[in-house]
Amino acid sequence: MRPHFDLSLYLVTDRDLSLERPLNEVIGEAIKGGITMVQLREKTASTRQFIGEALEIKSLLKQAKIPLIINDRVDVAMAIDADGVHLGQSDMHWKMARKLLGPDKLIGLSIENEAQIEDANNADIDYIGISPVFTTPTKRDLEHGLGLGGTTQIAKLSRHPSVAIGGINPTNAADVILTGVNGISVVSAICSATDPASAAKELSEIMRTNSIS
Ligand code: TZP
Ligand code: MG
Repeated sequence: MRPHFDLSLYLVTDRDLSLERPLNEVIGEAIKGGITMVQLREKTASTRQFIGEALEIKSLLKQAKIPLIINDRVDVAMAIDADGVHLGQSDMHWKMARKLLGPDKLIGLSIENEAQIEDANNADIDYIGISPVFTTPTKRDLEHGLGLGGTTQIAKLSRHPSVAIGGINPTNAADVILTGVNGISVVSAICSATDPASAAKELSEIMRTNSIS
C-alpha cells in the first residue's frame, strides 16, 4: 500500500539556502511548526553524502510520521527506502520510475503548463507539483510564473491532488490556496527563515484557515 500523504505544507530542502545550518536541524524545527511532507532536493552533495543525509532525515521524519520524498534520484530513493520520488519533466519518465520503485511508493510529477496535464492525468502518479506559481530566485531555469490564474486552471484540470510551488511566502500563501490546490510547497520561506519553526507555523496556520478542500 502507498503511504498516506498530506500535501498541505510541503517543505522542499535546499542546503545552500539554509543559512549554514545542517538540514536535519532545519527540518526538525519545521516539523515543530507543522510541515506535512518533505522533499530532499540535493544538487551539490555527492551521492554518498546525499544518502547519508537522507538516512538521518528519514529517521527524523519516521518519528513524526511525515513522508520523505527524494527529488530526481530514483536510485537514492530505492537505496534508502524512501516513501517516494518527485520528478520533473526532464527527469526519468514516471513509467520507468514506477517500474523500478514498484506499486507501493509515491511519485510526484512537476507540471509547468496546461499541455502537460493530459499525460499526467493518465499517469500512475500520486500528485502533481504546479510549477512555478511565481518566478523565484531559488530556481532560475524556469521561464515565467503561471500566476494565480494559470495555477487555478491546472489544479482544476488535474485528476491528481496538486501542490503549488515557486515564490510562495506568508504574504501570498492565502491567495495560492484559493486557486484550489491541495497544498503549498516552499523552499526559502522555511529553509532561509531565521526561525524555521515559526515560519512553518505561520504558513500552516494560513493553510488551515484558508483551505477550501
Ligand atoms: N521548483 C519550482 S520553483 C522551485 C522548485 C524547486 C523553487 C521554489 O523555491 P521558493 O524559495 O519556495 O520560491
Ligand atoms: Mg528534477
